[in-house]
Amino acid sequence: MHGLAQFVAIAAFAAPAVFAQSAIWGQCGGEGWAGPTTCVSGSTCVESNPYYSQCLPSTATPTQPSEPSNSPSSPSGSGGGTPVSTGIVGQPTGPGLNLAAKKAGKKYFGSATDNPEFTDAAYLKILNDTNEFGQITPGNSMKWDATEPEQNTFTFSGGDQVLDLAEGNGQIVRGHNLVWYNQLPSWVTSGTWTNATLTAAMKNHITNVAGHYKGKVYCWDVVNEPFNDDGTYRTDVFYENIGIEYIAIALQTAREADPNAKLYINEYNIEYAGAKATSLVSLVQSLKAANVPLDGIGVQGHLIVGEVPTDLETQLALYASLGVEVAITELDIHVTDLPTTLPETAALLAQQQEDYQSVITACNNVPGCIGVTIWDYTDKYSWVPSTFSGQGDACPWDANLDIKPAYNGILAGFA
Ligand code: 9MR
Repeated sequence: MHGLAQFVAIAAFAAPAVFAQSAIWGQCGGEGWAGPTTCVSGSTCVESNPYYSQCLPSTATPTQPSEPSNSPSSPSGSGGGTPVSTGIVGQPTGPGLNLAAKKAGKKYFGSATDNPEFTDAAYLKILNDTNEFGQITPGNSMKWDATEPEQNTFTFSGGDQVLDLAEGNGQIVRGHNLVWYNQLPSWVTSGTWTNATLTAAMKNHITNVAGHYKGKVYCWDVVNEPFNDDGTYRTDVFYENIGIEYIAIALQTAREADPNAKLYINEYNIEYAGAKATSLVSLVQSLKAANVPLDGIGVQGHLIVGEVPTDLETQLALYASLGVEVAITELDIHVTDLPTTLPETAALLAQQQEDYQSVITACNNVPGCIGVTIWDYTDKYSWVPSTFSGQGDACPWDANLDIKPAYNGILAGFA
């Protein structure tokens, strides 16, 4: 990060005098753009969408002759995999991600956030920008361990803080989540339950939490991650004591607690066809056939750079065809081999940009896909590195809160 910070500082200081041309990855055109329309040597101005043209390395645009580069953002060495000092675009100059999503007919583009981040003024400034984000998801503070740490003792302070922020900005909130095997307090996981006692405890939790936020959240992830990757049901405390009926009971209870909230099942590794996706489809069909209230399928979208499923759009369309809305609820696309590639190579950043664009394009092409949420917008607060050692850099903003090429991939996907 040292080299990068240094570059950003130098670029910011020298930009007006030196760069009559845009740097590699910089903007070079688009509706309303008053800056340079030519690129530094070694890069070419390529239109991403009507709002955004970008200087791409000439190696990525083989129709252009390759010239020796003198850009400060170019690799200092040569050859594939050589670390480069940037790829960072700086601050956004385009229409904003939420505006682009809305222009494309979507309900929102949003971000997850978490309460400890609220002390970071620079972070909040971007989160509060409704041109970028029209929707917020609390990453942790509406979960069971946060809201009912002791049985029937409810604490809403963290969730309320996120809701208040979003309400103040005019951003909608996705409630996350009501029933999940993870982040449960020990009184749930270690309790001695029967079907009847756990059903009552689960209904009490949903009634109180969804009741507290009644009329204030757009939707709830009522049941989160009910399946194993092989398509079998996850044998968590709910499944073991109540059976698969816990899902229908949870949905019905949530409907009674907040009749206007859209009720979702949220899951990961359903971005591609397979056993898990097939089981989810069967579940949704059987819930619908039994008139259980269910309004949406959340496709989380925790993906890996270079490995975005090619059938994502097909899967989104399949889910929408079941008579529910679909949302990408937790998108991030992480790099798996950080130690050897830090700072990121231009190739990785370009691949990540392409990957973000293809995910957004998939949602854009499916009318039933109503919006996309990224699982926090900046690498500064991404969950990935603390969960997967040596992996990360998953977000469209870097840890310095500058946008990465991925940002432009999102814009291009909505175009
Ligand atoms: O972002 C959340 C992180 O701060 C928590 O430590 C983690 C604990 O399980 O949960 C993260 O959010 C998860 C979300 O609630 C459900 N889908 C997977 C997300 C990433 O783990």
